[in-house]
Amino acid sequence: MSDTIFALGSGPAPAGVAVIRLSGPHAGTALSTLTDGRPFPDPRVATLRNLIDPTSSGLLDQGIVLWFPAPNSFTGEDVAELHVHGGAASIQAVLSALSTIPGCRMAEAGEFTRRAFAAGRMNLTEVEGLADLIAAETDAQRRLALRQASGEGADLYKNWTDRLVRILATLEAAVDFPEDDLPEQILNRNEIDIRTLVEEWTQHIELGRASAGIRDGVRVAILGAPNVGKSSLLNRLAGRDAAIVSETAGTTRDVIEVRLDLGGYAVTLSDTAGLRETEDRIEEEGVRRALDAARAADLILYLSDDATVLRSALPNALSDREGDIFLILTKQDTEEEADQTTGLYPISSKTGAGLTQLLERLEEACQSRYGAAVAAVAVRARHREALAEACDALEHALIEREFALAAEDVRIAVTQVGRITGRVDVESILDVVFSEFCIGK
Ligand SMILES: Nc1nc2c(ncn2[C@@H]2O[C@H](COP(=O)(O)OP(=O)(O)OP(=O)(O)O)[C@@H](O)[C@H]2O)c(=O)[nH]1
Ligand SMILES: [Mg+2]
Repeated sequence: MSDTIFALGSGPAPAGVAVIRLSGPHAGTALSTLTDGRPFPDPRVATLRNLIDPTSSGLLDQGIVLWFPAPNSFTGEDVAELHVHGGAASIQAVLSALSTIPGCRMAEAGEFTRRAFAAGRMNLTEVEGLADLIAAETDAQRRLALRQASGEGADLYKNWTDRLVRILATLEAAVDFPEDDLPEQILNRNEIDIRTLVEEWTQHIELGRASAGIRDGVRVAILGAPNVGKSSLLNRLAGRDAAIVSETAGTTRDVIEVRLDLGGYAVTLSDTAGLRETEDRIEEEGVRRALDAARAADLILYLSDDATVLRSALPNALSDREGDIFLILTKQDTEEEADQTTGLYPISSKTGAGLTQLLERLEEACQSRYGAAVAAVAVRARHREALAEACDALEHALIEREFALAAEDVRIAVTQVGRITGRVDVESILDVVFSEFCIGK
C-alpha cells in the first residue's frame, strides 16, 4: 500500500485561506481522525468542521473540508482537502498533526502530480503544461500552458501513434506473411503515409520553436560603450533603480537582469558593462560577461549618445547580429534632438521620450519572431528532439529495402513519439491493432 502524502497546496503564509491536500489510502482515516469522528462529508461537498489535534484533542482550527473518493480525484487516489486559516502557525499546526497519523507523510516536490501521471490521469505533456501554468508570469504564457495542461496536444499524439502503428502493422505483415505478396498499392500507401508524417512533424518542430519564445521568454541585452546610458535605460524600463547609474564611465560590471511583461512576452532585460578596451581586470571580466549576454540574447539594444557611432560599423563582436539589433540614440532630452534620425531610435531615459515607441517596436519584433503562433505541441526542446528523432527514423525507413528493418525504424519512431507523452508501449498497441487489423486475412 502506498504512503498517504500531504502538503500545503496553496501559496506561502500569511494568506486568508490555506489549502492542505492529502492523497492516498489513509486520506479518509486522516480526515476522520482530524474531524474527531464527525460524520464524513459527502463527496465533493464543502463541509464546515472543527479540526482536532489527535494527540492533545485540542482545537487546531475550524475550516472547510472536502472529500474526493478514488478514482475521481486529481491523483486518482482518495483525496481530502482541508481549507484552513492561512496563517503560518495554523498551517504548521495542521501539518504537524497530520504527520502523527500512521501512514501519512509530507509529500515530496511534484509527488501529487507524479501520482496523477502514474494513475493515467495525465500524460507527460499535461504534467509539463501544469508546471508551466503554475510558473506562468504573462498572459500569453498562461494561455499556452493552459492549452497544454488541458491535454490539447494529447489527441494529436494519439493520432500520430495510431498512424504509425498502422504503418508498422503493414510492414510486420509483409515480414510475417511473405507468401501472400502485399499488393503494391498498400506499400505505396505506406510510403505516402510516412512522407505525410515527416512533413507534419517538421512543421510542428518549427511551430514549437516559435512558441518556445512565449514559454521560455525573450532575452534582450543592452550593449554599448561606457557611459552612454545603458543602466539608466534599464532602470527606466524596470521602473526602479535596479542598476547603479553614475557619470563615471565603467560603472556597471556585472550583468544585471530585470523581468518585463511585454505584450505577453516574458522579457529578460540585461544591463551590461560598457564595451571598451581596458587594463582593469574586473572591468575586462565585465566586458567578457557583456559579450556573453549579447550571445545569449534574442534581441540586442545597441546604445550610443552619438549618432555617428550608430551609423558606423558595429563592433566586431556584434557584426554578425545585425538582424537582431536595435540602434538606440540616447540622451535625446529635447524634442529638437529627438527629431533628427532615421533608422535610429532616439530616446531619453531622463524624460521618457521615445520609450513607448521603442517598446512597441520591441513587442512587434517578438511577435514577428515568435508569432502569435501559440502551438500547444512541441513547446519544449525535449518534444522537438523526440520529433526530430522520429523524423530521422521514418526517413530511414523509406530507404530501407528490407521490411523487417523498415519496421524497426518505424518502431523507433513510435517510441520517440511515445516518449513525448510518456506512454510508450508499442507491443500492447500492436496487439490491439492486430486483433482488428489484418491484411487480406
Ligand atoms: N541628460 C541625460 N542624461 C542621461 C540620460 N541617460 C543617462 N544619462 C546620464 O549619463 C550618465 C551615464 O549613465 P549610465 O546609465 O550609468 O550609463 P551606462 O551606459 O550604464 O554606463 P556604464 O555602466 O559605465 O557603462 C549618467 O550621469 C546619467 O545620468 C538621458 O536620457 N539624459
Ligand atoms: Mg551602467
